[in-house]
Amino acid sequence: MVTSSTARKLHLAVAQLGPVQRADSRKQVVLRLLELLKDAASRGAAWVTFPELALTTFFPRWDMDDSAEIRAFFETEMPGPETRPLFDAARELSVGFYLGYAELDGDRQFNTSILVGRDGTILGKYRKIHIPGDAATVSGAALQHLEKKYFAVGDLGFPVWETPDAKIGMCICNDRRWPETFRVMGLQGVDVVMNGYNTPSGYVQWNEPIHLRMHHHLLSLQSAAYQNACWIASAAKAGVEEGSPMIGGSAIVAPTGEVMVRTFSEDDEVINFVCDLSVCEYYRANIFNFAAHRRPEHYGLILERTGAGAPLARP
Ligand code: CDV
Repeated sequence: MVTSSTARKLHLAVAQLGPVQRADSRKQVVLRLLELLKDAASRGAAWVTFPELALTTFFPRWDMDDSAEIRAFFETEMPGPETRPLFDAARELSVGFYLGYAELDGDRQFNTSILVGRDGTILGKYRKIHIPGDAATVSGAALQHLEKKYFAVGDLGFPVWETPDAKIGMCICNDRRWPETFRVMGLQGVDVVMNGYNTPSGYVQWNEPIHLRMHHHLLSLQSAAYQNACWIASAAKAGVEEGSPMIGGSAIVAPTGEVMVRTFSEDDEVINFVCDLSVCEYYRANIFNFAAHRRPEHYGLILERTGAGAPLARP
């Protein structure tokens, strides 16, 4: 780990959730989130990252058609009556947080995260852009992942919010596997990217050894943090949910690419680390001085193609 004489310290925590079952009420889940928030605050953390779709079970594993059944997994207001205690606690404890949830905006459905400031107000919203999986059940597959059925592609881009503590950005689960996610935030000088995820150990579209799930998760975070000179705080919803095992491995990763702390359980668990934001500046001034070394004139294909055989961007 690189150290600096002009350290800019920021104490981050990641609050991993163990499984949330379908029968678990919002109230029960929010009580767990509150315990984790208090735990993080008691350790001195200023910001906490919670998982993707933290308020419910990871429902895209099921193919549902009844609109009332589907809408029960979505929030129509934030904060709502059940989630308001989290915002109150943030203000009382002076701890900001990232929270992932399913958002119903009119008749549009998004996989969303919000950034709540240390005063308990919403500073920003992000809607997941890289939506994995399928829009309809894959016949014959033992596992389904139907995020494309339930969520529209996010329409808010990858903004970065200038808080009194740091420039903070957000992404959600599968976004972490795409270098573009972090480069767009890196080009805004992001200090900390918060990420929540639900990564099943098995997947409908490919069949790779389970140990590679953790390897690729950490590989994505470590390379993204290093190549964009930022800290990443990444929170899992882990353990066996409704019979479906999901990886843990929540982590705080430094701009050096090193994992500074990570979870080892698949239960509710807080990890924390006092991050030095000046390390971001050190890397940005040297090996990743973007203004000095990037060559965007040679990167045109990134905006012209979605894939090697797909020259046209999707609408
Ligand atoms: N919730 C996710 O986006 N999960 C994906 C799985 C489907 C691969 C992930 O990237 O972890």
